[in-house]
Amino acid sequence: SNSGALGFPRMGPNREMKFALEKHWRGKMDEASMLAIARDVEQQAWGIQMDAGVGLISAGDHCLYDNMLAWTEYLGAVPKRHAHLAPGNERMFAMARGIDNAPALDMTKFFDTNYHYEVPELETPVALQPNFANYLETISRGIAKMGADRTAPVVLGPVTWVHLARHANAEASEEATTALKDQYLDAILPVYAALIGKLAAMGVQEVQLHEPALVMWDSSKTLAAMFKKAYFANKACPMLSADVKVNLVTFFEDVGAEAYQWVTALPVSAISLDFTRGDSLKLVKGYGFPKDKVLGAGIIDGRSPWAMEPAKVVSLVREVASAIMPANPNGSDNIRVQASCNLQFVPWDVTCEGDLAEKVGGDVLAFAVQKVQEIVALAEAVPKITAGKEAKDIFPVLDKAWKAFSASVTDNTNTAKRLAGLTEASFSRPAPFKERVAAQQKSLKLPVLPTTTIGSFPQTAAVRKLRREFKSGALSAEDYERAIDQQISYAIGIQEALGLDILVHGEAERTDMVEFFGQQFQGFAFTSNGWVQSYGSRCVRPPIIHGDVSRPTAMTTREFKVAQELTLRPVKGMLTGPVTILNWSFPRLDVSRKEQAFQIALAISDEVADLEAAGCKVIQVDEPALREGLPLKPLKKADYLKWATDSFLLSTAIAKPETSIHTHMCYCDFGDCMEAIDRLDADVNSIENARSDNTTLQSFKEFNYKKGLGPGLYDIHSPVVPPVSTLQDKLEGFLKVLPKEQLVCNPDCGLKTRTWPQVLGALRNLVEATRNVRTLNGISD
Ligand code: THG
Ligand code: ZN
Repeated sequence: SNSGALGFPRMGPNREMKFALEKHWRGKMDEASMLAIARDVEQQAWGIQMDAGVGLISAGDHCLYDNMLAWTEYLGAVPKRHAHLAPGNERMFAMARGIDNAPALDMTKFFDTNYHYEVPELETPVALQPNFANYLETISRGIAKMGADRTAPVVLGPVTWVHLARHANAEASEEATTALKDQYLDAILPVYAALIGKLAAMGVQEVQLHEPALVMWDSSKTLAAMFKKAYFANKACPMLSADVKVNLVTFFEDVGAEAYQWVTALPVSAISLDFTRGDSLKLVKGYGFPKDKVLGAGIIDGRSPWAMEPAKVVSLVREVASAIMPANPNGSDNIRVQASCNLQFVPWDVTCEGDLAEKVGGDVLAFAVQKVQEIVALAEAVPKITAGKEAKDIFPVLDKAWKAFSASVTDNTNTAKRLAGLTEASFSRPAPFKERVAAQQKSLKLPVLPTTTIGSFPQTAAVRKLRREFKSGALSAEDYERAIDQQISYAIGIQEALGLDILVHGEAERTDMVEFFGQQFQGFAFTSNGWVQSYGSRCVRPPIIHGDVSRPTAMTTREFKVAQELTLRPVKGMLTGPVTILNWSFPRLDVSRKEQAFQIALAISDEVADLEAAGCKVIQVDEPALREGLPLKPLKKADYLKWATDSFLLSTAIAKPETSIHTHMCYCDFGDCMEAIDRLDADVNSIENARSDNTTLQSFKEFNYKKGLGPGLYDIHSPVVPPVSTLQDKLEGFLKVLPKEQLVCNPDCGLKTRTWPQVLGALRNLVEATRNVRTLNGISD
């Protein structure tokens, strides 16, 4: 059928890859056995897509850690510190995880997803050692299984690879970075041309060249120049002149008018556009589509767990077909139905989920296995659609299911009423920052340079066992609470002994933060096996928002009270912010993301009020994912940042002036959204800073940020205990940038991934370093 797939989840139906990799890294499984499992997962993915009847199936998308990293390894663009290792999987793992004296590559979010890629480091002089043996082997396996006609090798585009890379020298100027990227592009283009030639020689009919960076086109003239160089340098672009068709694949947004006109003129045989995000339809309508090319129509949403909505997809196919008809009367023959992107962003199979459909209110979910079936069903329906047949007659079962779902959506009139009743005051704290700080100082009596932590303490095997036993029923609710309370009193005792100023209860009762809150919200559903890769072997299970959100009862006050009763020092209440909860969940489709964020914000504000009523004087509302939700198109950013910050304000404005509102952010650079961070109006913001050479801190300085700031004093991702002198130097460095009254002393993120000995060592040193600095600066404790 005229259908295609752009990639399948790679963890396996039951996270087989996760367990194999982790066992291998622990030295408990040899490489061959681990690879046998990888091969099996790859075969399963292909088998599922073949059985579904997908026409062109991707090969080479399966990788052991991360696709960007795999290409860094294939290209041999390895940092000097790893270059002594033999090429192959072990060197790749060394880049991802670090080895002695050779730390890992940095990882960062892939476009606007919750998936992290390994950031390539560009060094001078450019030294590549390309080695595509592993890649070509996977393509051979694909051909053996599916036949050369059906196997579409995925090639990570050269411009996207360079665009997502960074200069190895963090201090390098923008000009130097651009120049080095250009050198790398020059160096890799012949490598790509040779590779595509090899693929042609293997007999494949079409290569998928993934260039998602194309959707960023107008954000950077440099990027456009790189595309022009890579694809149009000579009249016969070496990459495009091999004896094989090329499908140029873009996703996550439309490519914009300028890039659209450029890309449709390229000598490629297919162009894939995302019709689920941005407005690709407008481009096709406005500029037509060349009749000699196939349109890879990304209509099945590869980032959503919801089934296709017949009315929507049918009308989309109809419009796309009629838009390309004028140039090509048989235009619909040139439409190839595809997923909008690699299916790695959705879980494997929804049929293992028991009563999930009932919970969300209908049979309207589709994970990867179901999505490939949808791709084929929609592709087969194209002639009926262009002949005018209606959606409800083409997909009667799904149409009924969606109608039943719509009828079942919880009409939480209270939430609707509350949203309707919001006023300006609902979005602003009751007093300006200066007044609040004075009131908070009076009530909290903290020393200058107060010390604190971000919230979580080690999630030990014992803690995880407790939660497991409670979940399975082996432990009664009463016994479970008592055990959690013991963890809390241990955490409080330790923090008092260490001499920290603002304490936390340690979060022993919580797994993933989004899971913890989502499970207590109405309108959220949870999967039991709906894992999505986050990075490497790590996965998350994003909850599915299916109805109006509300919070029936208090979620965190019990544990707060237990902790606060044990100490005279303030205990921070710990909450996750509405934007992060939304960005790490699968949103519903019938209501805007903004409205969903506001609904969650109302639920969080209820919790803020309850914590205050329970005597909590410091409440932290974390927003680590605020930045990642930022739209890819510059024009859309302001609107997102407005409603995102409004959501945070809506959840915190309810707090009294004397209540100190903290927030925490991590995982990315915030330099480009300082205004938004300031607008959050948090009294203290603790922010990841330890790894990025104080660039984050500099952004705050340059912005003239006036509110409390806790730049991370050390990187919690490392097991190494930072010595007092290092921490002291770091803090003295901060004091050269910001006044002492503004600074808070803390690690750069939560401590749940560390062991207790590491935490004790690091925090003891952090407190000692802070005391030394206080003394040296004439500040009393
Ligand atoms: N929660 C959610 N998304 C996130 C994070 C989070 N995205 C960004 C960042 N944090 C990703 N970091 C991690 C870190 C650890 C794990 C997953 C994402 C992890 N997962 C367990 C695993 O794969 O073994 C599964 C956890 C479980 O058993 O519940 O360790 O914090 N939503
Ligand atoms: Zn963090």
